[in-house]
Amino acid sequence: MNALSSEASKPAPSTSVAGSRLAALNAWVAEVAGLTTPAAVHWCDGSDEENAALVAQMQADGTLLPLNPATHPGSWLHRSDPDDVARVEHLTFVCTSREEDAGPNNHWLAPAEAHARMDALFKGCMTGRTMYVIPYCMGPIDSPLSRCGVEITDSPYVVANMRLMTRMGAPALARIEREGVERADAFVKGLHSIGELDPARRFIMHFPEELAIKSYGSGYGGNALLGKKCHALRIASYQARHEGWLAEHMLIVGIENPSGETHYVAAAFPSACGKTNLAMLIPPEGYQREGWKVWTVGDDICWMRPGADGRLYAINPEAGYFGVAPGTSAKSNPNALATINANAIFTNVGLTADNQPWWEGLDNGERPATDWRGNPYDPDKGPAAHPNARFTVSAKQCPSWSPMAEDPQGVPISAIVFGGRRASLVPLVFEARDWTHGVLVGAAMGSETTAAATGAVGVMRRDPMAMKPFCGYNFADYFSHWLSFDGAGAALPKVFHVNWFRKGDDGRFLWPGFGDNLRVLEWMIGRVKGDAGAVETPIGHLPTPADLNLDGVALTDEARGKLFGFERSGWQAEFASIGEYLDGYGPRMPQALKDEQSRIAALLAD
Ligand code: O2Y
Ligand code: MN
Repeated sequence: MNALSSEASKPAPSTSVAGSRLAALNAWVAEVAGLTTPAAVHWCDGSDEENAALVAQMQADGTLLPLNPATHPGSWLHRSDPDDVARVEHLTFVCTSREEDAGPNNHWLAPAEAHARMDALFKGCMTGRTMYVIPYCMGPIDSPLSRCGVEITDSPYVVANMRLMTRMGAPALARIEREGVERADAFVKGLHSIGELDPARRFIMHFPEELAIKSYGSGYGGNALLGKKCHALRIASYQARHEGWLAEHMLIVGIENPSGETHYVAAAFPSACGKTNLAMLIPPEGYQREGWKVWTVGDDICWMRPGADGRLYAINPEAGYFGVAPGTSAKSNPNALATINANAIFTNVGLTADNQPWWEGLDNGERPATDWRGNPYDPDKGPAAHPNARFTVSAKQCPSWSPMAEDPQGVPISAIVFGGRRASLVPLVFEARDWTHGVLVGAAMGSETTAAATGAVGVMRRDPMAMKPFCGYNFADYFSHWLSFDGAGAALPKVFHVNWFRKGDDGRFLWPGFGDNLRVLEWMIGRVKGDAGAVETPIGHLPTPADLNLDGVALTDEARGKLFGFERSGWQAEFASIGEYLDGYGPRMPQALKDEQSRIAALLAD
């Protein structure tokens, strides 16, 4: 049944709607339709025609507003409900049979109670609405590392976004049907409804043991595009633990040197800390002249598994970017700007008088006329764009997009980078001594919070591997899983920590960042190849300023001291705090990690 053409007059669908050759999928769709009682059911095929019909429907009902076709062809503005503008961590649950399996890092509910609570919300919630069935594949359609899902939603905006963010429609359904004949776990079941968009009736529930997600009451980003944070991180991290791989909150970037050799780097930074900027970095002029190139494989999520040679091979499970608009500019990320000048959906940005999207930091000489709520812009009433305003766009439009993003085998990872926003103490870069130390560096990550989630901004919190909001099981077990990769035959990446956000006494950033971050990546690749220098300290190997190519970078003495220095007393306090943090996970915390913390704390005390 196709619900897009004659929406209003559709009779209620029967509960035996057939749309797939896979009986288990049909049965689940019918069960959901029975619960939610939609006016119609539409199985998405992902075609251009389907998308055009959906977009026309959303334009007609005001869900999408056309942007200036001369400056932003094929692009749209969506304004979300003003109370629905970010992920809601306090309403996000991991529902495992045993509470300790979800861990202190997650909110937990017993599965039966969570299902009952959610099903009460879903009951009849799609009456008068169309229910869309979205088959999708996370990762290249023919990759053994990819995994599929089906999202059922009553939001056409979600359908349009899932089409940009995943491989969605007929090819995904074909893979699900093929795999579903042999495996009960061929697809993750994601059920979503915007409900009434009432924050008091909003929950995002994960059932990792059932490979299922239920999300109600939000139409925004990670709460609603279930392939992204819910599937590709929370459910996939749980699945990865059982299947021997890693699902991580990491960008993947390829660095090609003038000899044509490319090293792939995976980097984990907390939400809104510049992953998209690093993934799309433009080399400084001197590097460009020498022939350095940067290739974007992914900007947010990375799935990795050991290959036959013991190296970790990574795919980006996503097909698009859901990037933060504010702060994206010709200085911070020219590639992102080029990516979004056509065929993009903008959510909660401001508008210029001639309907161009606008946000704080865009710096393109234009001025906003309308704010993200649709009111005339008044600087006294807040920013023109919401701080978590987003763009959704196909990854292939990025000038630095790597064709290797389509490689079914993935790319070999040479270095893993952890990082956070730390105004003090943490130097620009250091290298972990070995894998165990690297896991501790990731586990101890701290960062000042941003607007990507609701709650206070600028508060320092521990965010291990940038997975605090996204790990689908107990962090203590997650650290054990990470440690387990260091077995016989492993040829693991080197692990590094970076801090682009160190500030001076005057409160200003000490490192120029953006394109100049390539200087740090070059040093890392030099360490991987064994031809870059460093000094050994208790916290790891630090470069001296002479070990990096700083040609053309003006750094004050204060900057050199703080970016390349090691502050023993501050690190003593930091390690005491890390020890307390690890202890908070109780006896499940792996002894090897506690030993590593003690080893470094002892070195610091000397
Ligand atoms: O999902 C949202 O509403 C914003 S959060 C987000 C979006 C894209 C990529 N990463 C994140 C994140 O919070 O890490
Ligand atoms: Mn993210």
